[in-house]
Amino acid sequence: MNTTKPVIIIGSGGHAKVLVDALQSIGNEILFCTDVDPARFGQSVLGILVAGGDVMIGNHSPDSIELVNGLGSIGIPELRHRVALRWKNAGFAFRTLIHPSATISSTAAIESGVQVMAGAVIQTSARIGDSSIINTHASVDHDCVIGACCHIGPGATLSGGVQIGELCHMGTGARIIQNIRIGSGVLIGAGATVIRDVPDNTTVVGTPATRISSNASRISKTHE
Ligand code: JB2
Repeated sequence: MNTTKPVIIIGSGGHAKVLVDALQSIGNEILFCTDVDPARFGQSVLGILVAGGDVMIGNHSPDSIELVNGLGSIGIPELRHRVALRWKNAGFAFRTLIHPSATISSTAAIESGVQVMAGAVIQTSARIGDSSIINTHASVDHDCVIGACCHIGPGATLSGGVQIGELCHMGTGARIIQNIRIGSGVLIGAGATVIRDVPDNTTVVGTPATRISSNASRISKTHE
């Protein structure tokens, strides 16, 4: 771990809960969670208070805490991306979080704000981009390059030398064979098997994976 600063978790849903559990397992102090839904204020996530909206982050100096991006995704992680940008621009740093049961090669490069969850494996010379999630038991093999703010879902498997752009979602249990290139803004459906390159802003599903739609309008909104 990079630091022992206390953290604030943005979000209080399913992904935030997994992060609270991981942070508690390594003894990292968690000040509180935030949410946009007032109905969640005052509730607890594994004993951590949902203290209020994101405005509460501003009561702390960027030097005294780190943020944890507790927004996951079941599609393109655009909300996660927007929240990361907003608070980075305000001078806050995002915690890089690696679950103690993850296996990461000493030659892999893990950028800031990346979250590697329980049982995930990241092999030699792989590179994981800023704010990406490598979720439970996902496997990223040698020399893979994953861009910023991607979500590699639980149990997903990337063979060696795969390249993935930014803002991609790879669904639960999906697989990609070796040396495939995936563009940015790509959504790979759960259980898909990708055996050919996939262009930007495309959704692919099935085995072998085939294109079913374009994500272009959603991605352009993300970059507004
Ligand atoms: O801007 C925001 C914001 N937008 C939505 N700031 C803050 N602080 N919170 C925000 N939220 C809140 O995030 C919502 O009101 C909601 O309470 C929470 C998202 O919870 P949810 O459980 O719907 O999604 P998630 O992102 O935590 O989890 C998804 O992704 C994970 C990776 C789920 O699909 C999980 O099953 C999955 N494991």
